[in-house]
Amino acid sequence: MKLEMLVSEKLGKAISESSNQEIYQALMAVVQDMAEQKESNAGKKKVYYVSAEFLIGKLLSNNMINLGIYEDVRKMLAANGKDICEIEEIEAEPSLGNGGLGRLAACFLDSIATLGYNGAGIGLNYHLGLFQQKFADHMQKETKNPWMDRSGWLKRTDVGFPVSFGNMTLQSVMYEILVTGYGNRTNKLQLFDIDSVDESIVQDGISFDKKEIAKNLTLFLYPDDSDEDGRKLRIYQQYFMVSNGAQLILKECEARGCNLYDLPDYAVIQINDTHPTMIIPELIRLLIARGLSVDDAIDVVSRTCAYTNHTILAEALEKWPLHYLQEIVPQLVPIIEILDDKVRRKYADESVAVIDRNDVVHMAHIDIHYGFSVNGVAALHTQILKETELHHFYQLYPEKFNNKTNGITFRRWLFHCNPLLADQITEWIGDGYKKDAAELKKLEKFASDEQSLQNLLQIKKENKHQLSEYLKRTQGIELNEDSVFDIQIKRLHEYKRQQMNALYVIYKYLEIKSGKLPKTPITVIFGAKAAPAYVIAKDIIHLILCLQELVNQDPEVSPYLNVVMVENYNVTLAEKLIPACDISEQISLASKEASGTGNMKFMLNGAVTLGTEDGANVEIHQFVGDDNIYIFGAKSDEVIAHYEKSDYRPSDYYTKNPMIQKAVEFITGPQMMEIGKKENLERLSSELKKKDWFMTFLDLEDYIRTKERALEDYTDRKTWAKKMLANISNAGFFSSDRTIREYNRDIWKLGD
Ligand code: H2P
Repeated sequence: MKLEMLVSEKLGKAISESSNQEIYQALMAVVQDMAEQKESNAGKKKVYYVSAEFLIGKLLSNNMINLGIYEDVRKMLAANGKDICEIEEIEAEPSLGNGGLGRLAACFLDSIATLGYNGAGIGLNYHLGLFQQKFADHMQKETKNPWMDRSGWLKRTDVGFPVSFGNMTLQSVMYEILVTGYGNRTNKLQLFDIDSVDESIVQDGISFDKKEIAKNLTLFLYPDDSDEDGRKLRIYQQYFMVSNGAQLILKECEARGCNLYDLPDYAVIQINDTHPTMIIPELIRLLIARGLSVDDAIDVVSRTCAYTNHTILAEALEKWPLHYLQEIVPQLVPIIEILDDKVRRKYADESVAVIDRNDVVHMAHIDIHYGFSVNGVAALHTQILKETELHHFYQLYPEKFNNKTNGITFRRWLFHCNPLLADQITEWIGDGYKKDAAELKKLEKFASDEQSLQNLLQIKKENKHQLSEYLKRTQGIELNEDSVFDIQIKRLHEYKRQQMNALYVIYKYLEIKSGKLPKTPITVIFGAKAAPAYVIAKDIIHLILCLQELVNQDPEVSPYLNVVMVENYNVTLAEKLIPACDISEQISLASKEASGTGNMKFMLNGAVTLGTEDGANVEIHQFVGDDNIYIFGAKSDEVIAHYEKSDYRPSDYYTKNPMIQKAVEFITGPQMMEIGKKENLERLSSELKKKDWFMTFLDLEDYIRTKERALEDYTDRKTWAKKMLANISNAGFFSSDRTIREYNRDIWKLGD
């Protein structure tokens, strides 16, 4: 009743007489009020999670869940003839992230608030987001994604700072999004921006003049960096983010009584990959300007900053030519030179230098020398950092290295996205698991209960139906609800090997054509955006879209096999796809996927993983045991040995294995050429045959064999349901609440 009054008050009329748009606005206002009441600054020390990405997803429903009003609102709306799902659809998803890195940051903010820690996210407010993906002529086309007008959660503040570059000074303005925890305090995501950004300079998809910094600075996340202007724009963005962050942190800490020398007692800064690395020299610079000696400033900052490494791929370990920094942020260069000099005096090893012989600045090296903690994001990843990728650093600073296996917030990835399953779990084991995810273990006892297993299968069936309705309505896609849903959704990258899954589709297509029909039909579902300048990734999308047409249009094949590539894959789609999934594709080349978090979301929702021994798959495997996961492919040591010896030749596999040859030749065969573009298909095929940098052929045979085994096992519904249950009951470890407790215990030490 009280809620209804609050909402009607905001509406100024009865709910039943209001439009969904009006109700969305009113609910948002009510939620903001309630969240604000829980705002807190309590806690002397505060964690600042600085990240280029925060892939937060839609906020209304999750905030209502965290405030404990979701069910009441749902019922209240229903009583007034309104459907909460339709209202949810009005909200635009903020486009502030790209993939797992940004989604992890969002899960962490939720857990930090839920656990009652004093913390904030610091990032940028990208007006047009990453980009919106459209498919035309079987190709990805990028368009701008103006999400801000249709969201409404951003609040402008009167906080702002001057940020100086080599050629100009820009005045920032800070926006905030409230992050309210599950039954706990409200923290903030603080996003910086400038008023002079001009969305009208964007033409023709997402192209714009990269030199007009005052107009383009916060237009896009990850602007194309294939040319020099693009790379420089990224430095402008990064410095703008961290200079604002550093000024805000010092201002807040001083207000809480910090005398700057004791900064580590007031703040800990988690540097999320290398994009925010410049916060280290920037803070040092600001402390020197406030009167600290160079050595004191370096010492204070080194005890305040901690670094998380999210990938071993060289492309993500940023290196900036010193002359770019000289041009854009000249004030940082003397500091970076001092940092380099100190390292050189201590360590003769050139490979750990901050500025290398070619005058290139290695950002991760700054983080490791001048941060007090270096963590990887899954056990295997941290081990690879210690033993291989960052081995020299590990020898210098063994005490800095630690592992923090990633996690996901169960509020979004179970309670909200899969209410049927969440309610069933509550019926079985009570709702203790909502606060303590380890309690999911109690589900194990239902493995021998036929009816419970039936219920699980029924929930999956219903979720498949809901997904099917949603995709039909929003994208015009028809799904066969009686098929196995085999899903690979993640950023498009050759190391994640969507191309291997596409080769499976070709294999299966040819099998069906030759009369070998699967017992249960299969739907292979993809969702992925490719970076606009990543040519081969876009060719892989082209291949998948061509296969989609070929397979789905072939009346001999389509009753047994379908291919679906959802357009503009995002958090909202993930929330619909994951609960409906049977087989979770986690097929990266071992050693390359630092952790993965989609794997955890699927597991929690009762999908069974088909994956390599990579990232957090290794830990999932340990938890569920051999019977409840499908593991295939080369192990990480074998892969690393191939790279070290440079002895992997795709032709060795291609020429000797007729199955591989047939599948690869199909890419450029007449059927595909008729649908697709010669240039793209030929480029991809030749890339695979000549380079195959991520060793698709090495694992392809084992992948196909193992996938076939999984599909065969699927037909024994009872045994499959047991596998589903084993996955759900072992998912507790992968709660981001566990991860954040570990960050706090080992790194942040925030106290109560
Ligand atoms: C990255 C890694 C993932 C990891 C995630 C969060 C960069 O995400 O590759 O393995 O789980 O960070 O730590 P992504 O590829 O999804 O953009």
